[in-house]
Amino acid sequence: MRITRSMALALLCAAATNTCAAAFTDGSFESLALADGQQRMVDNASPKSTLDGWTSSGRVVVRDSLATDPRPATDGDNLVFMNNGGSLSQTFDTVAGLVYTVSFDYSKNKGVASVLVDGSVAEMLGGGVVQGMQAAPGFAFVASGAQTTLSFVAQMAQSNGGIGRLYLDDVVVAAPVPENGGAAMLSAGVLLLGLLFRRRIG
Ligand SMILES: [Ca+2]
Repeated sequence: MRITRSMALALLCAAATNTCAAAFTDGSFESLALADGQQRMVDNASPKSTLDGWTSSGRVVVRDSLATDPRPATDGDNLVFMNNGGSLSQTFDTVAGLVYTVSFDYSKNKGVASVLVDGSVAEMLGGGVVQGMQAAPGFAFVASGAQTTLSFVAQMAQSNGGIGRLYLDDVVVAAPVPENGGAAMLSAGVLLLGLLFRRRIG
């Protein structure tokens, strides 16, 4: 098994405890083991065609990509591609009011795709063709509750003067960094000194 960035992040989260106890999982789409070059529709039904943490709708395919693919996986072996209204969603634990960042690698041909947080569009992947896999601009969101749902939706038609597809890999939801205890104590100390100083000159 190859250690991926997502797996490393999961280990870090486990060590950091409370901020990501039920963390976002399998952003690299590696939980479905496939042979080199094999691909399979994700249908939520059979254990052989599900991805840990994710719920799919419509046409979503997971592929164990080859290095020779025009759009190969950027983390681990697998990536997903989707079209025809296909979507992938994951609901994970968050802390209301805290800021999370989302990053991912993508590629697409014709058509528009969108990334949603709790049903609201957070990033549009529109316009032209993106050749090869590249890092998306990404975005940050403020969690509004104890759980947040992140969704990728590929509105492009399967056949529209070519195959419209959104390709995805290495989706990372970065949990907020817990406040540094040392920095918090330093701020408290500075505040206390300020109060003492004001009292002296007052
Ligand atoms: Ca991957």
